[in-house]
Amino acid sequence: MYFTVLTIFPEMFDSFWKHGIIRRAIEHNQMVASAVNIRDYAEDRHQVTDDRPYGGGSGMVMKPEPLAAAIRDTTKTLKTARTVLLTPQGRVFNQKLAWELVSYEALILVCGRYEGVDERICHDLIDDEISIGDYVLTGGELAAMVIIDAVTRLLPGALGGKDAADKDSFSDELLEHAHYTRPSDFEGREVPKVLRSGHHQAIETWRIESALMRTLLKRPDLLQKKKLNPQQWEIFTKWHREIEKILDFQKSKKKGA
Ligand code: 4GX
Repeated sequence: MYFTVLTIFPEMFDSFWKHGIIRRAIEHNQMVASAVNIRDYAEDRHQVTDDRPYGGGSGMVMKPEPLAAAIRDTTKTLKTARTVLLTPQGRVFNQKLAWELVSYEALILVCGRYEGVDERICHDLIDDEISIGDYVLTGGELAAMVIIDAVTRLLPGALGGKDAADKDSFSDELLEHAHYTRPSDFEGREVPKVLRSGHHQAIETWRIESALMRTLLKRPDLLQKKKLNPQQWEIFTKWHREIEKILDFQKSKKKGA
C-alpha cells in the first residue's frame, strides 16, 4: 500500500517511519511511505503557503496554489490514490473506516495547518474528509499518523503471527480480554489460575468472559449497538441469572426485616 503525506512539516514523520510495525511494513515492502513538503510547490521566492482570510479576521488560510500543485503532482504518480483531508469536519475515524481505507491501493493524506485550507481545494481535489475525533489539533499531521498506524496493522502479514481473524470482527467491537505475563505472583497479586492450567478450552472461555466483562464495565456503549453471538448471549444470560439470584435474596431479606 502507498501512503503519501502532504504537509509543511515533513520532518515530523522521520521518526514515525522508523519504528515498530510501520518500519517493518516498509522493510517488507508491504508499504511505501513518504512525507512531501507542500512548500516545495510554492512558486514565489519565499515559498509562502498561507495567506490572510477573505472577509478579514484572525488566523491564516493555506493558499490553494501550492496545495493543488502538490496534490496533482502526487496523483500523477499514484493514479489510483484516494485523497483524504484531515479535518475536524470529516467522518469520524474508527476501526470500520480503517478497514475501508486498507482496501485502497494508495492514500494521499493532506495535512492542513492554520485555520484550514481554501474551500476550493476541499471541493475540487479531495475525495474524502476524515477527523480522528472531536478535539482541535494544531495541524493534520498527528491525525495522518493515527490513520496510517491503524491502517498499517491491517495490511496482510503486518502483525507477523497475529492473523486476520484476530484483527477482525471480535476485536473490532469488544475490548480485549485481560493480559498477564510472568511473574505469576507480582507484589502479592496472582495471575488467574485458569491461565496457568494449560487447559486450552477453559482458557478460551475465560478470555471470552473477560472481554465481555471488561466491555460491560468500561464501555457499555459498545454493547448497546452490538449483535451478540450465541456464546456471548449465553454468558450474559448466566450473569443475568446470578444477578437475579442476588436481588431475590436481598428482596427476601428486606421483607423479613
Ligand atoms: N482530526 N485539525 C487540521 C487545520 C484544518 C482545518 C480545516 C483543514 C481543514 C483534526 C482532527 C484537527 C485541526 C487538523 C485543524 N485543515 N484533524 N487543522 N480532530 O483538529 O483530524
